[in-house]
Amino acid sequence: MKIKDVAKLIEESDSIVIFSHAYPDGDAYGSQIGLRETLKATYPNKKVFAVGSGLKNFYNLIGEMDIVDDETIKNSLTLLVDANEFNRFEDPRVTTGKNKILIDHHIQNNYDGFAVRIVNEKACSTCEIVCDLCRKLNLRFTPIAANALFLGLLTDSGRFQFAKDYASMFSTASFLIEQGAEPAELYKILNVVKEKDLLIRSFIFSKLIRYPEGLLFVYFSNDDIKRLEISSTNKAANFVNMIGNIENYPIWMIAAEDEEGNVKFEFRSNKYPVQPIALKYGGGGHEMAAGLTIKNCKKSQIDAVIADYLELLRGKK
Ligand SMILES: [Mn+2]
Repeated sequence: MKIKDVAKLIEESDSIVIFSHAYPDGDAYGSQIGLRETLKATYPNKKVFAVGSGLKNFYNLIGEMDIVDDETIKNSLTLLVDANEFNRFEDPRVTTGKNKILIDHHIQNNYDGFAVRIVNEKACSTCEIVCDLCRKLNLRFTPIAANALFLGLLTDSGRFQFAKDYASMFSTASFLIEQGAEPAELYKILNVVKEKDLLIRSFIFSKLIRYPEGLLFVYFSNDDIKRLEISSTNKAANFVNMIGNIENYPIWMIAAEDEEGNVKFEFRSNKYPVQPIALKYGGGGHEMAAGLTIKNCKKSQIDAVIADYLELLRGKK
């Protein structure tokens, strides 16, 4: 019985450290803070830490991340949220913790090394799984925990647009509001558009390549990224949503090159699974929203990825 195993591991641990993936999003940060705050509220004598960079825009509303030394991590129960491969985690010390509990909603490989796996590929966000787990463990919710978990629901569902199980998503949302989540406050922060993003938007639409098969593509060279003052290739690739849902283009993608010539890709579709092709080149993600990094990427490799998506689209016509 998984819940009993988790309860026992938590009871036995004086110190707990929560990790999530590099380039944290609302679901990663929200899951970490949601777990930290419910655990702290329930067990005031335990030390509970969330490590990584979190989302700075939300620090005032939801809370900051913790600095934790190596020794503490070695002696702590380790909770891993919103990713399932050690190399995807932001803090490499994730491998050094004592017992590891995985809480995730991504498509699973058979990655080893976890004491317990709490996985639901149908959950729209890891925050939903965390919320469910906290309820089963009878943990105490606080308004901050509720806001943190609500943030993950909001961002991973594209503001409640995409879910495999809408009933479960909305019932979790309703529960979190009863626990003190304030959607209006979260939207206020999420909706801010930075001034420099205006330049990026105009760049993206001016560089848009349209393939008649139904693919849209934008490429950021490293020069473009520097000139537009984008902080990372991940940030650049995540602008992929800006070219989504355009009539006659069921697949859209962005590729962004870093200083070493590595290229980060993001793929999206509103009609066809994009994950298998990402997987073929060593990437991963969700069925309709996947990502990939090709180290030392040559132009021919970018062309090959594009050719695969065009072939997929031709096969569907
Ligand atoms: Mn997620």
